[in-house]
Amino acid sequence: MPAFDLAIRGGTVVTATDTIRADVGVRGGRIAAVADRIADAARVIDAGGLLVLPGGIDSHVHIAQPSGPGIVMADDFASATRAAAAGGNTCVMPFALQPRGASLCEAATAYRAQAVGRCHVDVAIHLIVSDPTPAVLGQELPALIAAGYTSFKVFMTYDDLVLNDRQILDVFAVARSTGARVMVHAEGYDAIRHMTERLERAGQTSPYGHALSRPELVEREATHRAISHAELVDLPIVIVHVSGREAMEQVAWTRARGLEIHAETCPQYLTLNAEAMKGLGSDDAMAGAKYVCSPPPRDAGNQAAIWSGLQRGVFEIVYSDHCPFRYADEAGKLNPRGRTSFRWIPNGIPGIETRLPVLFSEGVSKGRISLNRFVALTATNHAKLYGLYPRKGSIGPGFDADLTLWDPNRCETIRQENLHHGADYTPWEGFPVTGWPVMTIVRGEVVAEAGRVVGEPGWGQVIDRTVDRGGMAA
Ligand code: DUC
Ligand code: ZN
Ligand code: ZN
Repeated sequence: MPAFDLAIRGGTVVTATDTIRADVGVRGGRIAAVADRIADAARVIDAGGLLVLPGGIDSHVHIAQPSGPGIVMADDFASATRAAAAGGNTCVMPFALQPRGASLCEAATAYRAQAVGRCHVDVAIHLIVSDPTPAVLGQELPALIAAGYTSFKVFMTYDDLVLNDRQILDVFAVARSTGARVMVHAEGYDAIRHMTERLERAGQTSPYGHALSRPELVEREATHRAISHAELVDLPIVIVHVSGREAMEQVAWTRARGLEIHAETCPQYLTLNAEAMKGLGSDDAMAGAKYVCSPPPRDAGNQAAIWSGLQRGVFEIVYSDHCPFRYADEAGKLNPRGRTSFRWIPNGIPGIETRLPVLFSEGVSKGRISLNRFVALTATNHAKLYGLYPRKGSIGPGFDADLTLWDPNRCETIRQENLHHGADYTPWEGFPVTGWPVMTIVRGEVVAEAGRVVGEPGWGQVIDRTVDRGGMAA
């Protein structure tokens, strides 16, 4: 019998710290050896001229999430993980959302059941706590954390999700005592409501109103408030999808005071502009709806600030915030109410398949970040922050054989027609990139190759985690 099930030969292995010419030997779905030469394998994949990267981990995606009356998310687990695989990802982390008035445990169980048997890549599930009743705080949340749902998100905005300050403090306290990781969507509900009503009264109801209703200071204020609450409870929170300089400065200020805090951003805040929501150059008045997400994309100055935050280590993670709605669809961006005001346009854009090429191209190929930093930002730090390390997130003996073979020189143009998600558009249509995933391997099995997703859904597993706060590095 050969010593290895699979050998990946002749590539350049890249981790968050090292870049080496090495072969990778896989046995039983795990990496068994990284060596100068691996000879004795049942299957050999030639990685000559390619980078061998830890598979992308996208630690913040929305899949089949309830989205309000008449609105349907464009991806289920099969289509979202198909797109993830094609885009070089081996693990994604979506959210089980607790509807108000419902049990968090029941929401988690039902959501997990939707995933089991349908995924192309591995999945680990976060929670969204929208109704922190005494039963949720006292029993359900601690029980779910102990059962492997070790991270959850809370919102400071959205009618159906917003928590008030007292509730935020209460859930932070549960995280403090259980060791769970809390992610905070920091935009201020009342300020957004005030701005929305003001804009509507002034007749500014088109998609661009979305950007005007959520200016940077709305994000900065909420970020500061979340940080203050976290300090009171002594909890190192995660500020998710930071879009602007001012919120970023709050994170840097917190660290300068010696406090632990984590911060993440997304490709949209590095490459998209709020101007796109004006739909200029299109005769479709709603075209800007394709870019409506929260926080909204900002301006060139903020893009530059976020890039500098990536370079200086303010941000530890780049995830997609994949939240797909079809555009030309009454259950999506063009729902009847959405045509009357931006406030009813579902928030979110697709990005699970384009995250890695966009960041590689704009970051590594353009010389803004190193290859090793790219790996940290797209895989290793996700695993470390969210309890998947050392099972996932790097290349070395014992890690799951989750690998992406990457052609750093391949030039492509992002086109909807080539993508695998359930949405009917991409905000990056026509975006040129240098660097492209050519093969995705999950626990030793090829799941995508040359732009095709191979194999049936069901290879991807739902992974439980255990609380672990150690080992995080930017
Ligand atoms: N905003 C969110 O809070 N989540 C998903 C997408 C979005 O735009
Ligand atoms: Zn959010
Ligand atoms: Zn999100």
